[in-house]
Amino acid sequence: MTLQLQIPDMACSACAETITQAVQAIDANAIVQADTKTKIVSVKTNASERAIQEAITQAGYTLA
Ligand SMILES: [Cu+2]
Repeated sequence: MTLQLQIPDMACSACAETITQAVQAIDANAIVQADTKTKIVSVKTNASERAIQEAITQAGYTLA
């Protein structure tokens, strides 16, 4: 399953790294591609969409 998440407050590569780590804390095998220009993060994971969303929210980011 690949999720496409829009995260408007992902401003720079440090944000992208924080988000990537938050997702990989839930699913260590997740493949995360974060584009700071489009603000879109794509996550290939077996975890639920809800779990991924919660991890990102708890890392301090807001999903659009
Ligand atoms: Cu940043």
